[in-house]
Amino acid sequence: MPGPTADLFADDALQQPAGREQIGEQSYVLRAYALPWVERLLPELRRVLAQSPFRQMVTPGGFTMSAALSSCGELGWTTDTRGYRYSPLDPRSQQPWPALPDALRELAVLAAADAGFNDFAPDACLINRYVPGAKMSLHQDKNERDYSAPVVSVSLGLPAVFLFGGHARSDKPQKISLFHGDVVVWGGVDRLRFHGVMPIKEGVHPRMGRQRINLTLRTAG
Ligand SMILES: O=C(O)CCC(=O)C(=O)O
Repeated sequence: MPGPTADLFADDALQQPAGREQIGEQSYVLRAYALPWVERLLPELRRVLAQSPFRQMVTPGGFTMSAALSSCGELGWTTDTRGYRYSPLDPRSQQPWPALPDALRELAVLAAADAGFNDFAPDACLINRYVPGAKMSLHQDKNERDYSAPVVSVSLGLPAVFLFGGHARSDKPQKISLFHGDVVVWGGVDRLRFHGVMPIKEGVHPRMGRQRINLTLRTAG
């Protein structure tokens, strides 16, 4: 059985060159789009996480999510047994979430424009940390006040298989491999499509280590 290193190289060999792949009527994967931003993003991300560290949240149904979460921006997405919601305060510290880093905002605004969504004004960035085995079940992003803005999702670290479904949970999802630096944008008629992430395979990413970090920017308020 191949070890983590062999898995990593097998996955890297599949990495697509920079370019735009259409995955829905108004949805795109922008391959390698974030790579030029990574060295600006990582110190900013470290600052955010020093203030609002990753934590494991519980769903309204009482399940502990396998991905660990944090947020930055004016609003942060949280879940507990009382429900899903956006909050201006980090429930752990009762302080405002860390500000959205400039580099992240610039990256998200440009990516949204390249996918056909001008004037994207994100006010929330959910930060998901997946270690091998962690996943995200199929869901819709529905806690935002207005669905006219797209979702911009940046992948860093270990590869993932992104599930991009339809408007019904039962619709068979496309399976899309995402790699370090890829950005997915979905909006317009695709804004409420179900999506999720399959369990992350074991591996060690040369820059990010044994984890995948996903930054999902939205206009929530
Ligand atoms: O990790 C990802 O690629 C997707 C994250 C996601 O679905 C979400 O935050 O709603």
